[in-house]
Amino acid sequence: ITIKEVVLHTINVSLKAPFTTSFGTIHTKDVCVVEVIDESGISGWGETVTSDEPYYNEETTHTAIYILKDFLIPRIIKKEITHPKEIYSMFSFVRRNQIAKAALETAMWDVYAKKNGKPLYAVLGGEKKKIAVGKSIGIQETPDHLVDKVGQYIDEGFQKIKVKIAPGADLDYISAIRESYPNIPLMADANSAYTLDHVDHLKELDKYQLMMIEQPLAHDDIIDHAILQKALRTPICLDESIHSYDDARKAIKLGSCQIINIKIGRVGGLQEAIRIHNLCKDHNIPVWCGGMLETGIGRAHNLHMTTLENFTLPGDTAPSSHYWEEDIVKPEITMNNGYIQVPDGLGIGFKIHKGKIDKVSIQTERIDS
Ligand code: OSB
Ligand code: MG
Repeated sequence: ITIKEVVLHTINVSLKAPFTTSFGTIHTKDVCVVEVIDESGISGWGETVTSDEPYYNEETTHTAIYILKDFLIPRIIKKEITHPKEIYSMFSFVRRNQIAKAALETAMWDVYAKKNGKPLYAVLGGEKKKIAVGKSIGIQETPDHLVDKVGQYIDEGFQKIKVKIAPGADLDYISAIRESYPNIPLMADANSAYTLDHVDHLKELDKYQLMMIEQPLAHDDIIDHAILQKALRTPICLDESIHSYDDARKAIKLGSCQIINIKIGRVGGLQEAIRIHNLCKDHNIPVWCGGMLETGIGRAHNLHMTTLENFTLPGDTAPSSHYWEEDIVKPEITMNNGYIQVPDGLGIGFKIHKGKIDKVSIQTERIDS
């Protein structure tokens, strides 16, 4: 494939309902939709799964746009590229900025799959036809509000419930859920809100048969997590701490986690995500696909990745209607009995809703050299 033009469609989208984590509340976000166009006119699509603020990681939508324009797009435009798996190493001279890299790399996988007449999952090597879906719930005002939401999502068919926790919004919330729903598949995500000073407090969570606790300690830590894991019965799952295959390899070696959440954006693209998936499979570490409040483009990439065999736990891959009044892909992504069907069309298998992109557009930039 040779890319003749890249179009950056920067849009602003508003969530149906604000989403609160230990690092803040998200109401709306800018997204840079990356369109790569090859010499025969086929378009591939990716998106920056950033937030507006550098609170989850160091990137924001606008740092990603800058890195894309000045450093990443110039590396691939007008160059002959045999396979999208080459791109991760073509970008390796740029330190970090994984979300920016992934936005462009995923678009290249889409155009590659389309050019080869295949759905994306087929070029990734995935085999599942439908994927199991979980729901990530933000921090609610009171435990009662949270229990109501959990009930609603269980009724909708979600196969895993994840709740955000933080000091002051943890044990009361989890125990309230367990009183009403003693047996549902339940987990908690702390987004780095605790330290080793909280070990005794976190041990209290062992009572509630959680599937796992996600990223309890610092965003850049694997040492303290190994110490904490020895003190807890509840498995630790890492999110923020894993940016690469090597991070995953070291965390597994140290015993810092028993499960890994794979986000394509956080690890710099699908190629690195697949390598981490394979490594985890070899070490009997189950993985699941995390979410970043993506639009349908990012969610489509997530669906296709989740078809790989070691994605054995339901992901944070709720359908479009949970985030947006109207998605930017057509048809919208829908769930049936807790599963999403993986589309069989070419590439990501969804059409881009250009009218919607126009409605929420902030800026369109065409880059052809
Ligand atoms: O930690 O998994 C996280 C959203 C934004 C940033 C970080 C996280 C999340 C979520 C939401 O948990 C998952 C989703 O529904 O997309
Ligand atoms: Mg997380």
